[in-house]
Amino acid sequence: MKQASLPAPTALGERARKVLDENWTGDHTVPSRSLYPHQWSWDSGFIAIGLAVAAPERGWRELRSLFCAQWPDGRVPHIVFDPDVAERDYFPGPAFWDAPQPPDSDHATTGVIQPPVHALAAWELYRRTGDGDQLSWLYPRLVAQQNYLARNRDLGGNGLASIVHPWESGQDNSPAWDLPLAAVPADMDLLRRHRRRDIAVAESQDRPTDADYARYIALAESYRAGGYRDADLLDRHPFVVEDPAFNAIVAAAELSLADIAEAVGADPVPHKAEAARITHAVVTRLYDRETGMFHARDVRTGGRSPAHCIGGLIPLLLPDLPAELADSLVQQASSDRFGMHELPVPSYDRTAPDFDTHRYWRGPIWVNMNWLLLRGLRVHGYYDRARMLRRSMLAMIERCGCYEYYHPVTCEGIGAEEFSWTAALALDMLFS
Ligand code: 2M8
Repeated sequence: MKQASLPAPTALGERARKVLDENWTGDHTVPSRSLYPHQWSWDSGFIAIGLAVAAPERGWRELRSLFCAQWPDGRVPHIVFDPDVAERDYFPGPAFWDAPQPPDSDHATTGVIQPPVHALAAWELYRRTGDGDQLSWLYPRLVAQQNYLARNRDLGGNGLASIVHPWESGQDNSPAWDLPLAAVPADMDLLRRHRRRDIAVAESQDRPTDADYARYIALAESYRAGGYRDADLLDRHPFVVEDPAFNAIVAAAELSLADIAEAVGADPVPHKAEAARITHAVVTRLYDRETGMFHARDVRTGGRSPAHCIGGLIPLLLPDLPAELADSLVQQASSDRFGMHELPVPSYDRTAPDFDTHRYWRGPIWVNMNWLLLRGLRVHGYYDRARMLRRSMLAMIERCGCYEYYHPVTCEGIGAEEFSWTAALALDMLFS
């Protein structure tokens, strides 16, 4: 096994390692001790990318504990609940979800998913450690995760995976979901029956509104009522959306799986073909020539969201994206809407009348999305802009700390402090 070289300490590096150490439970890393006390799926992927630098054995463990909770149909649940955390410490907890117990785990889970960044993390861990045993254990599980998306979630029949809840996008409160969510009644009675826990530990002006939260609960109940089955969802579930960022990540995962397949002696060709197929579908279904970027599509109505959100820039990750589209995304990222110059890119259009500097996913800066964008800039050879984006992200984290998100004008930290994926991706950017 290759020995991972120890990164040189810097003040930010030390601080970031400390965040990850303090959020480590012995089995996985919580996103934040206060707000998110369980294991989250895509957080664990990003965290494993940072652990590949700081503590690779823990990085493998992080992915293993998540994939032990994989369902027999291949879905990787968005939260794996820690049995030592009380039900009252997070809503919606295990009792609300009432999901079937995964066969290889004694931990309860939710029934929804999140973007599959884990193959990217597995490949990163392998590049640094050369641990073929760990990679071989993960490979079939990562393949099953992708198969679930291709078989169960192509609800629009266009070759794209649909999300059935805003939480599945990871960009939970993005304006990209406003139109499809408007069709979901905001039953405020749900908030009388279920007490929100998030606004007891975070500022309510930074979190989703009560009306949106009521819709989130209604959607989770709707999926739960069908036993989390995906067949016929289009007929019985009010939210079915194709998200450009989610699908770009699915295709990027196939490319990482092609590398992983070669390393474990499997065939990389089907993974490359799958990545090309999804890239083509993302371009033909979700690109808007007039806006020069990608937009989420409501599968139930066929309408595209008019909102300009950071998720619409993430297909830059895809190496097969035609050069003129890559160029257009970089122009959009650098335009007044997103202003990728001194500051990283905000989650939403700075020029929109409802741009909100505080409310989560409706304006503030998120490090994980900018990290994906950084990767895309490098994929397409925009090295100067990539250097600039890396520098602005590290400067923001160095100055303000490892926050969940940041004010898009002042860069003041918002949401949870000592936030794990921010620390993890800072380590990746410092030492890769
Ligand atoms: C946020 O989402 C959770 C629900 O999953 C919440 O608001 O309670 C999102 O930012 C999501 O992307 C993230 O994975 C999660 C944990 O960091 O928090």
